[in-house]
Amino acid sequence: MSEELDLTELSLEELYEQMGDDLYDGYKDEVVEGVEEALGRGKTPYEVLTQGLVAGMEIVGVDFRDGILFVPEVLTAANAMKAGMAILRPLLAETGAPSTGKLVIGTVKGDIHDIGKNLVAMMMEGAGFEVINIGINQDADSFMEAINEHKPDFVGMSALLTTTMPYMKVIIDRLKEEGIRKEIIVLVGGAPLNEAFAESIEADAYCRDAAVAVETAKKLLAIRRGEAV
Ligand code: B1M
Repeated sequence: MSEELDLTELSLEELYEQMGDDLYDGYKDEVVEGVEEALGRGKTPYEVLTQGLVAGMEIVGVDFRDGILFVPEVLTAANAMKAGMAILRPLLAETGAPSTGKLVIGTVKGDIHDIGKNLVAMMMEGAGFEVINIGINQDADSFMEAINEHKPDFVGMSALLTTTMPYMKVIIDRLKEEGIRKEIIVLVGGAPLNEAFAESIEADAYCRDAAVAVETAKKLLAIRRGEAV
């Protein structure tokens, strides 16, 4: 019979490691307990986020990219992450944690597929980005409204249908018309897309999957901010 783990007996390093393991396994309640234990020890919400949750989620991202984990496992891990984030988000807002970057993401007009888009949103959030997920079937007006309101570093667009992917260009053209194209990094993704399509519509990058989206966003933001990559 397995004995229940007493989090209070773990060193801080062991506690963060345990949180990473629980996240990987998608144990929502245990992740919440870990977050509460670390906060109870006086750790800042930012430290708990980066060292407990984001570090764990990075391993999930890498294993997903490498084909060790699959969509259902990643969604379960992302849900556990969400439960931990629900505790940390209001505290982070109070304490003003440094922002990794802000993303407005949505599925384009005519398209209601959202599993992949939500996975990207959760993984980006897991990597410390602030994410505004505007949902499915979003036209250029809705994207512009969210962009004007939130002033993101990135706009992410998802399309799963060959008939809806051209609409991404409509949104990019709109960014140009409004004179803000150069201020925003445009990331696109979805099963029917590829690099060549992204290039043809003048997006900044095509992201094959959620892990690539996180890596690409970090890289492009670092370049934009003039940091070494
Ligand atoms: Co739809 N559907 N579907 N469907 N569906 C596909 C896409 C299809 C390929 C199935 C097929 O025929 N083999 C086909 C498209 C064919 C084509 O256009 N060439 C298709 C069709 C035809 C349709 C309908 C038209 C069917 C009908 O009604 N006749 C209809 C369209 C409705 C509409 O959108 N207007 C429809 C409806 C549906 C459901 C509602 C039943 C359901 C969606 C449920 C939901 O999303 N809530 C559904 C599903 C589930 C699928 C399949 C089976 C799976 C899609 C999925 O969730 N994949 C799909 C077949 C397939 O892809 N194998 C299919 C898992 C997900 C994790 O992967 O979405 O690729 P994906 O996301 C990845 C990457 O692409 C990338 O990262 C994600 C995570 O790694 N990524 C991004 C995605 N978005 C990104 C955004 C980024 C970055 C990366 O921004 C930064």
